[in-house]
Amino acid sequence: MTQPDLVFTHARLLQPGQAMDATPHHVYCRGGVIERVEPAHRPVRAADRQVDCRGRWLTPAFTDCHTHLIFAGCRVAEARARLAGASYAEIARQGGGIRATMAATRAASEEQLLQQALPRLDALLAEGVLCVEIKSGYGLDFASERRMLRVARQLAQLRPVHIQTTYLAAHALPPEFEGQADAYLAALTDEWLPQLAEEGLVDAVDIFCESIAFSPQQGERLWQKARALGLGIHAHVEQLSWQGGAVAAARAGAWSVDHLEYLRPQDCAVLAGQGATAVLLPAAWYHLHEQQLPPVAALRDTGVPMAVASDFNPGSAPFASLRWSMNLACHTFGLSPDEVLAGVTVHAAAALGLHDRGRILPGQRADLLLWEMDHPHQLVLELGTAQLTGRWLAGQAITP
Ligand code: DI6
Ligand code: FE
Repeated sequence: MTQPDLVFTHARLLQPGQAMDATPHHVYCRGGVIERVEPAHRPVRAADRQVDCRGRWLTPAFTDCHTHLIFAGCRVAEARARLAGASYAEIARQGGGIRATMAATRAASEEQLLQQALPRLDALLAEGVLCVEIKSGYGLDFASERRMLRVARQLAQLRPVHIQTTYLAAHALPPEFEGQADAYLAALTDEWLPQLAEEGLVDAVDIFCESIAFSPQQGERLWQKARALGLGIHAHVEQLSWQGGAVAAARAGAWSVDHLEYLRPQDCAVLAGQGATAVLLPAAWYHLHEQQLPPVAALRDTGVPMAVASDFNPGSAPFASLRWSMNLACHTFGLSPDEVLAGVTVHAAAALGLHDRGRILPGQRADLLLWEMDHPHQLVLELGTAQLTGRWLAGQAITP
């Protein structure tokens, strides 16, 4: 047998979804994949590289499975208007919101979008995120959506990270299609998407199903096309009101249904049956001063996998931090720290259709983090206490 090319010795392991176990282990990897996990009382076998963890905690790398981190412009004026009493929907109806960011994003060059996105991505990576989903959706025309997706692909070349792209042209109606939502849906689905997919720019599609955006019925056309092209499906659903989008998207084969504050408890069985992951985004709920809480107990009881993501975007969640969302998921949505840790590892990966990461088990990618901390719950319940002392992407050490 060929010898492993990497071994982590005497590491305490965070195994998402399993009872916490602080006994040390050795983790052997080869070719960027975990090969074997053994209790540390066994002798250490030879490997090309050895990392002596000395009882530190090894965890799967985090996945941020819902971000809009490519955009231009700044919306603090809107945040101030909301502090003074205006609602997100009112601001959107008056031409602010997504359309304001669209105008700034259309005016930005590819290079400008890239340079603005890099520090935001770096902020996530510094927290231990090594897999990031990035949506388009601030271009709302073919050329600008394409520019955003190209920037997302370039980010993956410039940083040690796995990036998955999502085409979200169905985010808002651009001004040139005012009053013609169906014509816009037809263009973005039948004309733009096949070309962008052909260029290899799209991994999945998304749509904002909301009273101020599109209906689940309008989503059907996009979802059908996505399936035909072999793309994944995400959907922004039941964020500000119940529209029935979660059940419709799950039935259409969605990997994930996201937001879900207004999801009805009786909808959860459908999500469970369809195998869709529920992506919870507490930072948006918090920043918009929402009151309605997602039906976490019903999701839990029906066994719907729950992921937690940042939703990082300039309007509803201007926070380039997954850790902040992890904390909020406990304190506002009532998830347990263990649920949150599974929600940013194994379930976040599943929300992206990825089943090869998020656990420290043979066959899983060696996307790993090494932490100096007393207990993994510090990653959820505290900020600035756990020290990230090492990161490996597919078994390759990332230098700080
Ligand atoms: N829901 C959200 O929270 C973000 N998009 C969406 O569909 C907000 C995007 C923005 O306000 O720019
Ligand atoms: Fe979002």
